[in-house]
Order: sequence, then C-alpha cells, then structure tokens
Amino acid sequence: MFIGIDFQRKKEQTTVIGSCRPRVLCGLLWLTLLALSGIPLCIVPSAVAADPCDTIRVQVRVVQAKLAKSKKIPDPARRRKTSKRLKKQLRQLRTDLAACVSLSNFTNMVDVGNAGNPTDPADGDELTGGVQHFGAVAYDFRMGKTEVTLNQYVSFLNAVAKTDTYGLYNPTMATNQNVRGITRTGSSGNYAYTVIGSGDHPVTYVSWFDAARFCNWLHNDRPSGAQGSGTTETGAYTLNGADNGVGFVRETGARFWIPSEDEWYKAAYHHPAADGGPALNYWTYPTRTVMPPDNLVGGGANQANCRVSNKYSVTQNTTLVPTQNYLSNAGAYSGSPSHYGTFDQAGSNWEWTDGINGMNRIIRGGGWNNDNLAPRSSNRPAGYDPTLENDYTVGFRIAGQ
Ligand SMILES: [Ca+2]
Ligand SMILES: [Ca+2]
Repeated sequence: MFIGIDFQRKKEQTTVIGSCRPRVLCGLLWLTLLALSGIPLCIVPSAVAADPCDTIRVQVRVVQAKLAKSKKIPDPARRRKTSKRLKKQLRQLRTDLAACVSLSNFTNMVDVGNAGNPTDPADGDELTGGVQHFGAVAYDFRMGKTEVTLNQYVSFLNAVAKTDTYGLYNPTMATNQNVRGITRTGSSGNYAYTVIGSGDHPVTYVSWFDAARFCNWLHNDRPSGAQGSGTTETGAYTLNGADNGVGFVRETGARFWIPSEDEWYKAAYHHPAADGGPALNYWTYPTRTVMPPDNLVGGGANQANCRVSNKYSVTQNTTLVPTQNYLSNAGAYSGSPSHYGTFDQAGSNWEWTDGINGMNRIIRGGGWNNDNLAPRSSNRPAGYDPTLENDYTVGFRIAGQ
C-alpha cells in the first residue's frame, strides 16, 4: 500500500510512504495520526494488493497538482516556463506509467509478504537423511501468479529469436501433441512464432537457461533484438552465451528471476496460523491442504492438474493418448490458490528453481503426468540438468521485486 500525503497547502513538499504491513492496521494508524495532525490530506486510494506502479501514480498526481497551482503564478514568463517544465515531466511520467502497467499486466504477479517468516519445521526433502527446512524468506517479493504461458513465451521468442542463437525455441514445442505448443515459421534471421491451441497453456520444453534468459528479457523491459547484452544475456543473470553449469546467481538488482527454493516453497506452502493457516504455518500441498489434491478442473477446492487413481485430469481417463493435449489453462483450478494467490504450484508442470544439487537445478511441484502426491512439500527430487529441455512436464514461473 502506498499513501501519498500532499502537504502543498502548507509548503511545497510531498512524502510517499511505501510498503507498510499489515495493511489494515497500518492504514488505521496513519489515518489516526494524520487526523490528529490537522494537516490537509490527499490520500491516494490504494488497491487491495500492492501495485508496483503506484509510486508513479502518486508522482503523476503531485505534478498535476503543481501544474494547477502554476496557473496562479503572476509573472507570465515564469508561468509559461514552469508550466512547460511540469508538462514535460507529466508526459514522461505518463509514458513510464503506461510501460509499468503494461509490464505489470504481462507478468501477472502476486505479493508474497510476511517477510522474515521462519522455515517450515517439517522436512522439505524426504530423499535426504535428517530434516531439511525450507520456506524462510527475509524480504517481501512477488511471484508469478501462474506458470509462464505460451502467450508470454511467444512474445519473448518473437522479440529476441528471429535468429535463435541460444536455442530458446525447441522444435518439439510444435510436435509433441500432449503439450503443444508453439510453431515456428520462416528461416533463421526471420523466424516467427505462433501459439498452437490455447495461449494460456503453460510452456514446456524449456531449460533452466531458457528461463534465465526470459527473466533477463523482462528485466530489460522486453526489448526486441538479437540475443545479446541488454536483451537475453545480461540483466538478472550474466550469461553472455553460457548454456551449461550451475554457477549462475541472480544479480543483486535483478527485477525478475527464477525463484529460489525458499521463495518457491514459501509461495506454495506458507500460511501463517494467525491468518487462518495450519498450526505450524505450512501446508503439505500448495492447495492449502494436508491432503493430496483431486484433479477436477474448475472452481472446486483442492484440485490440481495431476493424476488421481492414474486418471489424467483433463480426460479423467487412465490411458495416455498421443494426440491428446493434457495441459490446462493457467489458473484453471480456480478454487485452489495458495495462501498468496498463486495457482498451479501443485501439478500442471514441474517448475525450475535456482536450488542446486550437484550439477542439477531443483524442480518442484509435480507435473500433469505425476500422481497427486508429487506436489507435497517434502518431495524434492534430485533435480534436473539445467541444460535439459527435452521434457514435456517441466516449465517455470518467475519471481520478482
Ligand atoms: Ca530429509
Ligand atoms: Ca506447477
């Protein structure tokens, strides 16, 4: 929540106070303090969820107010000069706001608050002896509401893969009918990409490096151009052509990134008891349950795209049909969000994280062809080679500031 306080009737000063939690208590506190102060107020309405563009909206209102006030400047020359300067500022802010809203709509993220939460006391890795704890994150962050979709990935490809230097496209995206997909036309230098079927299906056949390059592209404001510095090779991750190994960490100033294991785990399973969650603050499944999900698409509670009694969710049949697409639209199990409002962390596709096991990156959450126990919090498989993209049940979601 951002509250802009306009002090301009007293003096030319504006203060923006940001990121205040818990929202309700904080809002009441400010209202009480400000009411007692007697200062004339302009409180910018805050959305239910924090909006990353609110800072710019506040700035727009401030400049608008200054512009209105500038009309009263007695000296015509000074009035014109001030007005010109403020109008220029306003144009730039409106351009910035449009870009921010466009990016915000494109990335479609939710807030993950409760910074400084403790780890899950339960074992987050049943394959490793002893108890391994996950889920503590010291800062607020945002998480993709859904897995990255075909529509999002096609936008990425059309922007930076006319020549596909680093293999962001995998031809199997067009040919595997279970998950397709994306088709490519033209020749190198003029490649064009189109969604096959529903663009709201999640993308598969993506390596960890494809995901990292997608994050770089977002970090760099979705530029169009060759794959290189400033498009896919720098930004959130400094890749510069790298396509193997696990020695890559997100840059300090990254705006978007592949979730850390703790971030992924927290967004999936954390739910403070004080907010109606379980006694130990973590669920066993991302659908806010301790029981495995069922797999009926729609608005029912505790549902996911996974197999139940060997039946696939989309067909409710146990036979894998080569011509059948088994993906569901992002967020289609609409009654089964995590506490933070993410969808499909249970099932649909396994998702890349930046967790490392040897030369592998950790994936979590289970896929559409796994049983409904796969999304459990203790299920931490040995991971995947980060170069591997030949899998029709591995996708990813983004995290960000
Ligand atoms: Ca263990
Ligand atoms: Ca998933």
